[in-house]
Amino acid sequence: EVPPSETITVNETIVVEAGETFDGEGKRYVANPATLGDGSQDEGQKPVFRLEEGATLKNAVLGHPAADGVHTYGNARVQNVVWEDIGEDALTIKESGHVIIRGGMAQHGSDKMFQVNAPATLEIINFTARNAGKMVRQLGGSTFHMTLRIEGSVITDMNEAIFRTDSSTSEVTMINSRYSDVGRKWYNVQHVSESNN
Ligand code: DGU
Ligand code: CA
Ligand code: CA
Ligand code: CA
Repeated sequence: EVPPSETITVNETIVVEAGETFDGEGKRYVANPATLGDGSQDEGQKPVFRLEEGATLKNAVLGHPAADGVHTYGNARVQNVVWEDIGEDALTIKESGHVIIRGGMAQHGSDKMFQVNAPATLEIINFTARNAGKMVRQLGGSTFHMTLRIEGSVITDMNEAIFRTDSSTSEVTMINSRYSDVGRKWYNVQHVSESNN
C-alpha cells in the first residue's frame, strides 16, 4: 500500500451530488473534530462524505478522525475507499437504495462498520474488513427487509458478528470469502446462504 500523498482536513461535509463521481485521488481526508466530529462513539456526528442518489465515491482514504464516515441517500458506489480508523461508524445507508462497496478496507471500529438505517441492498465485493464490533448492522429494532451480499472479501476480528439484524426477513449471501474470529457470525439472521467460504 502506498501511503496517501496528502491529508485534507474536511471542515464541512463533502456532498457528492446526484449522479456525480468524487475521485479522492488517493488522498487522506480527516474530519475537523470541531465541526464534523471526533470519531468517538458519540451519536450525532456529521459525515465526511454525503452521497446523493447515484453518486460514486472512489480512491479516498478516511483518516482519523473519521467522524460519521460516509452517508448514502439512494443508490451509491464506493470504490477503493479505505477507512484507516473507523469513526462512530464507517458508512450509513440513510435512504433506500442499492449500495455497492467494491475494493478497499475498513478497520478499528469500536462498534459498527456499516450501518443500514433504511431498506436496502448492500453489496460488499473484494473488501477487507477487520477489527470492529460488527461488519454490518441493520438499525436496531427495525423490521424492514434488507439484502446483504458479500463476495470475495476477507473479514477478521469482529467482536460480535459479521451481520446483525432484528428483522426476520433480512437475508445474507456470502460467497468466495474468508473469515476468522467473527463472533456469532450471523446474529439473529434467519436467511443465510453461503458457498466457497
Ligand atoms: O441506538 O439511533 O447507530 O446511525 C440507536 C441509535 C442508533 C443509530 C445508529 C447510527 O441506531 O445512531 O449511527
Ligand atoms: Ca451509531
Ligand atoms: Ca453513525
Ligand atoms: Ca476507531
